[in-house]
Amino acid sequence: MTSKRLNKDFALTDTLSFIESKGGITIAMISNEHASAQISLYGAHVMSFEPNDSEEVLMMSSKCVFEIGTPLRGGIPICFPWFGPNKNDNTLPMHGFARIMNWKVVESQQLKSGETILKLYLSTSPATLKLWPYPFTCELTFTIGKKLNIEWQVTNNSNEEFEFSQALHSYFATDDISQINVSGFEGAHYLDALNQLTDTVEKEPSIVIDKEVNRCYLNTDSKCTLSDKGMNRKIEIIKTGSQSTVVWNPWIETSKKFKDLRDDEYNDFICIETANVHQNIITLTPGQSHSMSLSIAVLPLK
Ligand code: TA6
Repeated sequence: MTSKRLNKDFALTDTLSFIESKGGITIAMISNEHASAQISLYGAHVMSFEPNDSEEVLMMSSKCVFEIGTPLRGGIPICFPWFGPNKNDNTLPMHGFARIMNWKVVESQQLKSGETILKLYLSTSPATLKLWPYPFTCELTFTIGKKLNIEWQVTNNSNEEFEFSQALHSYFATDDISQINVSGFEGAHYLDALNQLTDTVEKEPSIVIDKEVNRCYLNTDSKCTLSDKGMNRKIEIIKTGSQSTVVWNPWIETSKKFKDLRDDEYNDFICIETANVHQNIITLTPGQSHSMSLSIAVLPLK
């Protein structure tokens, strides 16, 4: 649908409009009494969330490629129906296809509370069936207010059971990676992707990042808190329907391998991903749905 048509059907006076951006990508621009946000319909990808009383919450890479077929680097990529490389065929798109498809707008709404709702939809098409043989529906509901809430419902529309993994692969902006810590994992088990997925127990009440980190914390729905001294703020990440949290920072050497990241950009973000991966993958019987939600709130550090 063209942005002209989207504006006719879904724009909200003074709050929501759609623009054509680089690479033919359409972006929903939201601005209300609480916050502003940008959500790309390509990938249903939140590119920016900025509460009116805070700085930008998400990091978008300065070298992000805006091109249909290439995932956007930064913000909140949607990983579905698999996470990482496909288990059976590693020529299929990394982290699934949802982040490289155009999603449909199905609803927009301005609430009396001042929050704005945008609902996006992705379902079976010849393109998805080529990559994954199951009929499905994904509905993502974004609520932009003082907090950013994302509710993601996946439904099995096929006649057989299917399994999927998923992640809201969130890139949180940091002032200086060496000045942050993340709490909420003490006692949880994680698979260390940098050490053959070794099962390890987290002993620390909060983790600091001083080297490459790539961990899948499992069987945990705990709140995580990102404390950032440089930005004098904390970000609270609260989730439901998610049993995994992935923590990733590529650090110096691995950053250099990403063409769409500046060499020193590892310093500017930490990925804390609300997910269901590995042992926590979801199985849906025909007609069944699963909901996962994420709420992101910014608070002063003290
Ligand atoms: O979530 C961590 C991770 O799976 C890493 O292994 C990593 O390379 C990354 O996500 C980024 O993946 P991408 O396909 O976006 O380059």
